[in-house]
Amino acid sequence: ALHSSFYQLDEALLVDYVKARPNLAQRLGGTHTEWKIKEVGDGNLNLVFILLGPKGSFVLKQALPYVRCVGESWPMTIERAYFETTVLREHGRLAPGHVPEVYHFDHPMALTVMRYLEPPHIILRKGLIRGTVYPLLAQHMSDYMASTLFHTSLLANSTLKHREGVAQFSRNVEMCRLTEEVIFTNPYRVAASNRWTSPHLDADAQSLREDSRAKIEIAGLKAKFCERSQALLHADLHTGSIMVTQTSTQCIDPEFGFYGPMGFDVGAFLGNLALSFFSQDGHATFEGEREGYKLWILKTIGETWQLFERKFLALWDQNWGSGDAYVEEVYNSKEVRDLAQIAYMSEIFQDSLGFAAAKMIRRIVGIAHVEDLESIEDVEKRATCERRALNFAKHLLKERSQYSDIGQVISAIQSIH
Ligand code: ADP
Ligand code: SR1
Ligand code: MG
Ligand code: MG
Ligand code: MG
Repeated sequence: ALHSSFYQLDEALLVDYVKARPNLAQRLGGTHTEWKIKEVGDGNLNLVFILLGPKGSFVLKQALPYVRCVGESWPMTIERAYFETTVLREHGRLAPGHVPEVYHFDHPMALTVMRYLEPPHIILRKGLIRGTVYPLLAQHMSDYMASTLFHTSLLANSTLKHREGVAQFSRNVEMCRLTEEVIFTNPYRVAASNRWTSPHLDADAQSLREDSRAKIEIAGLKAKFCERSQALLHADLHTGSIMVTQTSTQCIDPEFGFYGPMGFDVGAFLGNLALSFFSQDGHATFEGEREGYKLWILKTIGETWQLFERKFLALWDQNWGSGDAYVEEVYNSKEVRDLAQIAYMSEIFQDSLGFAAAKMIRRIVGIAHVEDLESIEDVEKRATCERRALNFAKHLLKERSQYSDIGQVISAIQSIH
């Protein structure tokens, strides 16, 4: 059976595992007594170890047969490690500067060995909480998203190749079903795992559960998520899945990867930047301290979308006819190509806004919250930040069809009080 040779690693078992594999041992160098090992997993699902040796280093990530932050009561397939590794390799090929290199994959052990993103790399979410500016973030994230999404879509590939990819990743169904439940379902009903800052947000959570228009919109987005096999997504592209320095941006943790709507990735990133924006007042130590920083976050939201659109269209212009979606002989004039591109980008834009809203909402009233808001110690302040974020997200979910450019969205964020 596939899982027969799986066992969960601890530090001692890990040393034996590496000692038995010369390729890994040689990467660290020296002997095992000189290796430093630390479990650093702070995510919701998996074990992550850092290994440092005299010569080199790596990160070893192992999937567990359950959801780590919930426990063994929520079983989860360890096959997610296979999908994560497959996306890391595919996205790494398409955006080599923005994905850590995979050194080793052990399928039965559900274990991936990859480049250690050494300090000063930190999780972007933590950098945003500190108020650190990353001048290349919009540039790098738009590169990553434009390249990975364009090149895994029917704009670049044949329907034959595309269907093979869709079939392969359709087996990542347990991970998709987790997302369906925690993002598109539970925040809109009474669920034992839901939580929010209580009693402050009790009425806000209840009004969401009674909001028929929000329910109709989230149903449409859930259908899109399940039905629109547009490109090979990262599918968990929040600011906790990105590691950064002033000059480097690296996307990690694509274990939810599948063929879905492009806006699910773009919206995850933009929605999590918006969450960070709304959390900033809770981190200010004096009035106005984070105002400049908030403007940088808004600028990053705007530039990310604009650069993404520009780069995506540039790839499309350079590759007309490579994919089966828009056959050259049919789309044979500038007029029809311009129309095709406008329609395509406007679908991605609308989807991105919808998924951004859905992802903000689930982080405030659902099972998994974000450190940006959770780390605000003053509960009154935190509730105020959360309510603003929730109000903006509800508005965006329901009214997003009124928005046709990112500048209008930024103005709407600024008008929430
Ligand atoms: P999970 O799937 O459980 O969320 P992640 O892949 O997000 O696991 O990893 C959890 C944490 O481990 C990250 O937040 C980061 O701090 C650390 N980490 C993961 N991969 C690397 C890496 N390649 N280099 C350095 N740190 C990493
Ligand atoms: C049980 S929900 C856990 C969440 O953490 C992961 O990173 C995904 O975002 C998932 O929805
Ligand atoms: Mg993670
Ligand atoms: Mg993960
Ligand atoms: Mg999210």
